[in-house]
Amino acid sequence: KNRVALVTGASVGIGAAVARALVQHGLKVVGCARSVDKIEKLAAECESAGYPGVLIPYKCDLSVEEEILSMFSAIKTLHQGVDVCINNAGLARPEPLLSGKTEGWRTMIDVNILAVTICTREAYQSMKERNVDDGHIININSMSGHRVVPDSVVHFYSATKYAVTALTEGLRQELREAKTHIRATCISPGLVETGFAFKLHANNPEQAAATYESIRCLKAEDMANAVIYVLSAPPHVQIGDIQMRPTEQMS
Ligand code: NJP
Repeated sequence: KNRVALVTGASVGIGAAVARALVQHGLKVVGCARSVDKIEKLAAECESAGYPGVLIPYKCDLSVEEEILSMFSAIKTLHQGVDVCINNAGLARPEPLLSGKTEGWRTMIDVNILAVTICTREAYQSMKERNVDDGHIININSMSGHRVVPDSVVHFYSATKYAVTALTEGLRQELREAKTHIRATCISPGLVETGFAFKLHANNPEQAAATYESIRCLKAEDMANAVIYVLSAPPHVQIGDIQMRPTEQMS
């Protein structure tokens, strides 16, 4: 039987690369994001490449809990449930602590923290009700979840990623208390060349481009390889956190 994986934020960047890699490895992947047209295009590419798995696009705004719950209920109806949950969707808004807008902070909390937690709970419940004991929850974290860099535009983003560090470790403990063998892992990248910095510096695309040109960045495919490595570890091995930086990255 094909394992079912949910990948959030599968429309572009790291999530799209992870979704593609999982389909290449034969999984049935539900990829969600708001721009579902991009996931449909990726699904068609995977199909014409003849990959053994399948990508199923699902439109979902992760900042709306009802949409997340509807998605899990659709997955239950159509594909029984989730065996692997990759919490990848995330964003950074340039909102310093001394002058930022509350709305920007709230959006980061909704997607980077709350959606991760809601998806985790729903994925766990789905695994539990089907007695799936080899499930895996992987959170795409950040090096910003492990240290605070001197750059005010990302301080609040960093705070949300520190939350992901705590959530992943807390989850690992709750899974042990629940006496399951479901595993929890986070993968924490440094700079990855995606559209991420262009959204962060939406008013200054030159700055975003300069960020990516300053060093040889990680590629989204490097992150996908890390996900495959984590999932292929034998059942007694739980990888807690992979910190992965570009070789040339200083901070
Ligand atoms: O970002 P990007 P990455 N509802 O902007 C989705 C972390 N990270 O791939 O809805 C649903 O290319 C969005 O979909 P759409 C980072 O924190 C990155 O680089 O169509 N989906 C898109 O698919 C994040 O956790 C770097 O706009 C929503 C995806 O999220 C993860 O890596 C460094 C959504 C974002 O794609 C992936 O980032 C680092 C919503 N409300 C950590 N809002 C890096 N790139 O340098 C967003 O340390 N999405």
